[in-house]
Amino acid sequence: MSSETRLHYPSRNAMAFILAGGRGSRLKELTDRRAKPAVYFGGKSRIIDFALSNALNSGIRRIGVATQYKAHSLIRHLQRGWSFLRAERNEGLDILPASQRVEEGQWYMGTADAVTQNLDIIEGYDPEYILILAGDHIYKQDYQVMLEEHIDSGADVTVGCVAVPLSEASAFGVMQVDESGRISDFIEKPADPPPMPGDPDHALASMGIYVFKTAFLTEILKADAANPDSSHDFGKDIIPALVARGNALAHEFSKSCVFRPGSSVAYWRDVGTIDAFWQANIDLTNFEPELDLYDRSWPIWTYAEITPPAKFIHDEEDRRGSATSSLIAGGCIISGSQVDQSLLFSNVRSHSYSRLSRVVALPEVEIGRRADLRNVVIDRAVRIPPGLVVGHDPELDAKRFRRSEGGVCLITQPMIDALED
Ligand code: ADQ
Ligand code: ADP
Repeated sequence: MSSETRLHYPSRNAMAFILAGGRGSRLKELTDRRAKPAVYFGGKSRIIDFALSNALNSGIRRIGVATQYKAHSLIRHLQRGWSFLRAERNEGLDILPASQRVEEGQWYMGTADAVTQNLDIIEGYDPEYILILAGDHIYKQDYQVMLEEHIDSGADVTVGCVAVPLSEASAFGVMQVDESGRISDFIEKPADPPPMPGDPDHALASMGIYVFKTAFLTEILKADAANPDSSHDFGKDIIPALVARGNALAHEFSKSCVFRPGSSVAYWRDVGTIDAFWQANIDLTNFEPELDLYDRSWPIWTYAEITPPAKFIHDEEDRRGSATSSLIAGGCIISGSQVDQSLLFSNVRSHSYSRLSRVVALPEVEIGRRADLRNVVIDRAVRIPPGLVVGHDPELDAKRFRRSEGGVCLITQPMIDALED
């Protein structure tokens, strides 16, 4: 293939490597049993489906997913939903659990180590470019644009970046950029993040996604593996070192964001806390949400069980089951229950006289009669007892459930069991 052809279709020569090993501990009990990338989002999907769908929609067909923490739910999801990629078409999704390779029993130490331990697999596919992605963000991005920018610039690395509110910036790698787009300074999770020039309320954050030439990354990772002072992490070690060499490019997300038609809001969320997770889900019930799940030109693929249609029942006691400004997945039965501004995943049952307002209910939740729930996230398969009231008494809620700073209650089955004891 000539280099000219490559320039037109860089994604054909690229592999995506998705880091999906982190717990996401700020999601509390939601990630007790599953890694953050496996957490449900948006009524049908899991968080990792966004990075995977972006890769696929960008024309990337070779994908590796590094898993580590509580990987069973994630691996099951990948096997069920993402096994249609075919080796015969030079496609494939490799699930790469830690502690199986290189040295026996060794876990991935940091994100860079997760790639280093799989270098032989990557080399086997011989991609010219490698795109390192995080499996835990909600966004739509055409990676082809970022790849092209990387190739055109001749940078050592291209780092995806996005403006975030200054108050949240200490959770990210924060960078400063010169007029040519080169990163002049990068600090991982600074206690006191510097704002963007001319915009005191925002900082420029790394999205934790990087493009490299594979040969260059291999060289860097081998050197890093031999460095006893490194924690083998992209954000802590690799990116700051490359920034110091003076040839690291910042790629602004808005250049490759897949916008909602007619909108100019570059939507990117790290749904890392209960509040952010709840808000991003509830935002989907807005009249015109910033994240468009209905755009058929950029589909978000997932595994979804086959379910019958959602059903709304006017019960025998003359209670109308209804849902307004809500997303209701297949298999749900709303019987004599009023649902508003809520998002119900598959097979949720909501019984007579119950009221749900701004509720995110994961699959198979059952809501008992006369329950009254406001501003909650309910974990999968939780049985809400009849008459339970949540979201009206902050003090009582905080004693019984995981109540967030923003006043959202996370409800899990052990919390319900404790009420009954
Ligand atoms: P964090 O998100 O804090 O910062 P990290 O916890 O390393 O970084 O997670 C990055 C990704 O790697 C996540 O998708 C996570 O699931 C995964 N991961 C974590 N440890 C792993 C391991 N040992 N093996 C495999 N996968 C692992 C990073 C960057 C910041 C940037 C933010 C953006 O370091 O500079 O701003 O991402 O969210
Ligand atoms: P998902 O994340 O796919 O919804 P579940 O919530 O059912 O999956 O479970 C997440 C993980 O926890 C899975 O690996 C599952 O095997 C495990 N698990 C589920 N229920 C229990 C339990 N009661 N005790 C221990 N592990 C469980």
